[in-house]
Amino acid sequence: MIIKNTALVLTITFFGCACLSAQSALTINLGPSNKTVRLAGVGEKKDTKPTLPVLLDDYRSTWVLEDSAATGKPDHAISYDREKKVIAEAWDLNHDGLMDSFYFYEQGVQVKQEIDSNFDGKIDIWVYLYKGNYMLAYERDKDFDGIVDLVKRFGP
Ligand SMILES: [Ca+2]
Ligand SMILES: [Ca+2]
Repeated sequence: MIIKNTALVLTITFFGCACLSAQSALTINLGPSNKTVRLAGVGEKKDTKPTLPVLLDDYRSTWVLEDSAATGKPDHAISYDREKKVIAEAWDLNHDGLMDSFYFYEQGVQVKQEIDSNFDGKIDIWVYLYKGNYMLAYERDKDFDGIVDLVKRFGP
């Protein structure tokens, strides 16, 4: 009976420690809201679907569109809140009519980027920012199979 209790206590203590260390290593606080984001581990499968639409036509009704490269087709869409602060941006960097780079803001401060670097419609780089300028962390799927191959965590 005594051995059983001791084993139980040890299990709980170990589990508690493991949770704490994993949390401090793998979560970051983003933006003014301090929302917590959990970073993927290397080898972990990640949802590669962009948070925002890929088709340019899905932005035409409510977003501000810009033809930054003067190709005759918009390649940049911006969404603002009522105070004219940017909420999100989508870019079509290879001008194929499909958005491939997405920026997300909180209270006008950039907090996250999703990038489809090989233009296959799936996100393969996720970047997390601090105060809009400093990189907190990034995750990267280098061979585009939906599995994270590289995770870098910077300060603070
Ligand atoms: Ca594109
Ligand atoms: Ca991709």
